[in-house]
Amino acid sequence: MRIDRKRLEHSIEELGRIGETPNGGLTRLALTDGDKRARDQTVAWMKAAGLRVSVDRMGNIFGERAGSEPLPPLMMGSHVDSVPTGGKYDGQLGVLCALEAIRTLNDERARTRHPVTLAIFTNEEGARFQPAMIASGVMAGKIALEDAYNARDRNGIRLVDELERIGYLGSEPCVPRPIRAYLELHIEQGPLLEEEGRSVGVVEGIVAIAWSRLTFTGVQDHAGPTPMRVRRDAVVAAADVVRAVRAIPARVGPEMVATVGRLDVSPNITNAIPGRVVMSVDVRDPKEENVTRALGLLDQVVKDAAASEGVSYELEHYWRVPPTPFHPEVVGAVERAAQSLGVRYRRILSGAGHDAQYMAAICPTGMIFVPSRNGRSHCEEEFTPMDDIEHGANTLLHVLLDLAQ
Ligand code: HGY
Ligand code: MN
Ligand code: MN
Repeated sequence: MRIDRKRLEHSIEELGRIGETPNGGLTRLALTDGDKRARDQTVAWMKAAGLRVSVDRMGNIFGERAGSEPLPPLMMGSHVDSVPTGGKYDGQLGVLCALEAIRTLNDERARTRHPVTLAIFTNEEGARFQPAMIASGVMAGKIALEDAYNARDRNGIRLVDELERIGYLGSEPCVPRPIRAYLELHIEQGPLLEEEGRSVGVVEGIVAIAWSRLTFTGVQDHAGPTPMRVRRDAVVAAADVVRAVRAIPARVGPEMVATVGRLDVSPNITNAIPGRVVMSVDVRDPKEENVTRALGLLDQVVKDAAASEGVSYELEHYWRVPPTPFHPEVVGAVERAAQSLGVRYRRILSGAGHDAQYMAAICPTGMIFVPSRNGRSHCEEEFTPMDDIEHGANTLLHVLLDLAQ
């Protein structure tokens, strides 16, 4: 049994047009009108494939294909929200490959013992509302529904109000439920598979991730008459921290990464000394203890930077997910499927977070990676060749047939 490459390619192009940027990338932030249109399109495809569609209280969408027995479903899915000026593969590829696997079962009139469910998780990216993977986090019982509902975007708009506005505030409880296994196909978003000429990554797990929010408060003042000796410049303190964050991985471990991705300066004009900076810090490492050590170093560098510039600060380590090994049964099934298909593959660890990270807390979970050209992602250059997508989707189909039988 093999997926229909042309049909899959067409769906990728079709969905990729919703939120497409002039450079051929994608901006489709969670719960915006673009996200709504992508959800509506995918729901229409689910219904056309005969799936029973339901929406839960976090706006997660589930399309269920009946099995021959009333058993826990085999769930496959990902997300359709993107980062700003992102790519057309991160998230949506996993959703569309899962849809294609189901369409192929329909073509073959194949009946699986376990039901098969296609899942779309809300706000995986954590670009508009923090933290990332918020909706699978609620489903896994790791994030309180109320906290998720009250998450606010940069304009102060609440997540729950946006769910309501786009018509995806469902009634199904967003809680752990019996699931045979959760499978997510995703782009690698790194260079390893392409460098080694392999089409499929058998993902063994995901690194630990910690997100912090740091606010420096100085004294906003005029850039002209204010003597240097009296200045309390929030952006100078922030600059110290940006440099220090860059140096932390070398002090902690060879596999650590640390990033300041967000830096909001106010009032952010030429002739005013910045009174306030809000910035993000993202730290990741395969080892929990390394992340803990890095956050300790961060606390210290922030304290020093504030003291030397005479500004105050607030530092909140507000999100943490542990290193997440995937279930050996599922990892083994992915490897067996790649072998039986004769696909070049390798085992690999994910440096990116995914909804699978939370799903692993409530059911046997695994992932399938496909290569990213030049390792690029979270950018408009994001791309994966159709040959690799085809191998990945067939691997997904065969893992599904293996685990759902
Ligand atoms: O942050 C991540 O790794 C994912 O893209 N949300
Ligand atoms: Mn993703
Ligand atoms: Mn992403």
